[in-house]
Amino acid sequence: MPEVVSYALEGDIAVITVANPPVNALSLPVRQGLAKCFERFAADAGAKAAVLICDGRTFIAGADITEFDKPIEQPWLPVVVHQIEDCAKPVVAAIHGTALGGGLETAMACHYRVAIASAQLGLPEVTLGLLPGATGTQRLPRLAGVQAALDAMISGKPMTAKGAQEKGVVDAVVEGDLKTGAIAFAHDLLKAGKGPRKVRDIQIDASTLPTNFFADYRKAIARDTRGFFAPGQIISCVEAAVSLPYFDAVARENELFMQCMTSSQSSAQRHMFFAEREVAKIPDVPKDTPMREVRQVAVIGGGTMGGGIAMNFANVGIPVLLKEINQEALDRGMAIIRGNYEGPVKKGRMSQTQMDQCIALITPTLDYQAIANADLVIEAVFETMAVKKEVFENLDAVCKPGAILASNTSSLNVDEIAAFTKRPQDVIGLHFFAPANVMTLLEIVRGEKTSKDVIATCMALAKTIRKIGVLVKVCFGFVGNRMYFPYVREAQRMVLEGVPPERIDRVAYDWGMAMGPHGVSDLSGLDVFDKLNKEWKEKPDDPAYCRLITVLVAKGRLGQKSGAGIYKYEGRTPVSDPEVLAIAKAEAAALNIPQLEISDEEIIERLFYSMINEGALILDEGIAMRSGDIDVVYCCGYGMPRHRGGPMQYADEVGLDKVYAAMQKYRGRYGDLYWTSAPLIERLAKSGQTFAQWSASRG
Ligand code: T1G
Repeated sequence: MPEVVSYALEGDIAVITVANPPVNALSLPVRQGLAKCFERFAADAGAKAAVLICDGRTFIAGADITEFDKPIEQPWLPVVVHQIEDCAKPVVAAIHGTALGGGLETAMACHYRVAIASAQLGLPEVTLGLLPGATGTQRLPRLAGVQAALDAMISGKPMTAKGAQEKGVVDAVVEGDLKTGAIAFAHDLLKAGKGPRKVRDIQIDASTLPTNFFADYRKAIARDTRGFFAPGQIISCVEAAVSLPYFDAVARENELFMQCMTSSQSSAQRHMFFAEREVAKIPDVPKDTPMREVRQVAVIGGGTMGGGIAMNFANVGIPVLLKEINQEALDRGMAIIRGNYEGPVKKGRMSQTQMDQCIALITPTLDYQAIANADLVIEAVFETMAVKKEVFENLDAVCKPGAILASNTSSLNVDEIAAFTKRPQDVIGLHFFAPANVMTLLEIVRGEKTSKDVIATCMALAKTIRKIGVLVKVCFGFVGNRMYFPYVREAQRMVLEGVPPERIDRVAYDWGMAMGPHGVSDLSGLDVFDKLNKEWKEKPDDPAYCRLITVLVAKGRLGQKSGAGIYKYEGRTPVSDPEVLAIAKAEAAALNIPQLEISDEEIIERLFYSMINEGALILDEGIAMRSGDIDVVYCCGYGMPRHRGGPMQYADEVGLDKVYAAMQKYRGRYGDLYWTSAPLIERLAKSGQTFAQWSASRG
């Protein structure tokens, strides 16, 4: 087994190299290797200084996240970083790739840091529900200042090498070979008589902070981090850095870190980290499946979705043809795209040149013949089978052999669409989420006949266009929407039972959803939902099913776009509307629906357990491969907070026995139609297994 940390003397410089692919994570062997090599360095009279460097594509990218669910073995990282810092001879960290989390903490325990220009440095622990637990909360404020350190740790966003140098985190950005540059830097230190420089000796002058700085910082992030545990912990660590002696503050950091690590939120976020990577693993489509080259894309339909879809490809340099049925629609489509780019340009997130380059990659056309050579065609036209039929018959007639023909349908049967062509093996669903140029989720819908190379190509393409592709099978609504239907159904039913929509939305928002169900319904358009219900062949035989939406649509109340829906709108601000409550009351009376006193806990149970039950049915039917895949769909496409880990992780956290018992309770009140538990929930509740364990056991 090759050494994960090696020691070599190059002249009078000890070069300590970590080689633990794929990202040089600080696993136990790496920590042990570092301790051993730095002991050797301390004892090696021939070594006047040391360079810490990594093999492979990156400097240490953090602690080994797989270790967090096991007892962490000594030496813990804080012990190793202090051993490095206490060396009597200077240590230089040589950084490339992504020095993240424990990696940056290790680099900050070194006395100096050099990096190549492309390197990135950050403390993203918050994205795992953690905090930098190996003195990072103590060192970054000393190097970069309190405000910049807090911003970096609360956002979790990395700094560029240049940015880190400007903040004092990196001492030099080296040109050419990193190791050569780092050794030269070490020699310069020695020539200048510079010895170890301990970050922990830097004093933070608390008097430079505005009064109430930390209280104000907490207030400033409160809304965006509502219900999220780790950010507040990070602020407390930095408060300790400012007010306590270093080692007392380190002890405080460790205490707060352990509280994070053992929290259900961190467990959920670590679950999401791996689930987002697991989605790319498809048992019957191996990693070496050949892929088709995609050099030219065409999008059919230049509406809001089509325009957004086209942007995804232009943004990564892939030329796109945008086809519409007439010049007016085409001009409107191009105007939508231009408008979508102008926002980020105005905010400075994109340069005018970049915008112009992207737009130049999008070629409008009215002619099907123009797309004959496209490698991938994505249809984003009206959501009716009749229109899909016309488009796919045209595509079948015009497109070259081997072109991938994709539908952006959000619910229609991809197998039926494939049957409009003579090449069903080339047909797939690529379900983007609005706004298509922003949302990271892409539901990739494999038809019965979709070929494996088409699947492999689309899964890889998702990563190319910076999306998370989740492979699902065909059913009405696929995974995300199919689970969203019961969520809305219960939200609607509770309004008929007398719960004001704004209360339901507040409870869901406080639970962590980006927006409550009624706000989302108004945003998407009540007519969209009503049309779906009308087209749904297996719609529940229940006159109360989303009755309020049907009545509101009939009254022309379509949601935000018509100025009124479930709420009235003053601009985009939703305002409770007594007229809607009256309509709900009248409809409830007509349907003999009793008015109920419903607790917040019941609101949560009925919203999310109905969704979870549908998810369990989806797993049982094989529409989704793993419970983690469903969690990725919900955290990347439906505004569910990562610190909940997705609906299935939440169910595992609550306990499937409790979910099952609650469902039985509602089944007693409402009958079998909606509250019959999925067989999988019943099985797991009785066996004590979780969805995650069940998914893992299926390989
Ligand atoms: N631990 C274990 N495995 C990891 C890992 C990690 N830190 N980072 C990546 N992997 C695996 C990943 O699961 C995948 O495995 C493979 O490496 C490639 O990853 C004490 C507590 C570095 C930017 O949060 O952000 O330090 O799927 O597909 O797109 O204070 O990985 O191939 O089997 O993501 O090129 C803090 C997490 C940890 C960084 C590379 N560090 N990693 O992205 O490759 S907590 C992080 C990333 C900590 C200390 C605290 C990215 C990357 P597989 P990948 P990539």
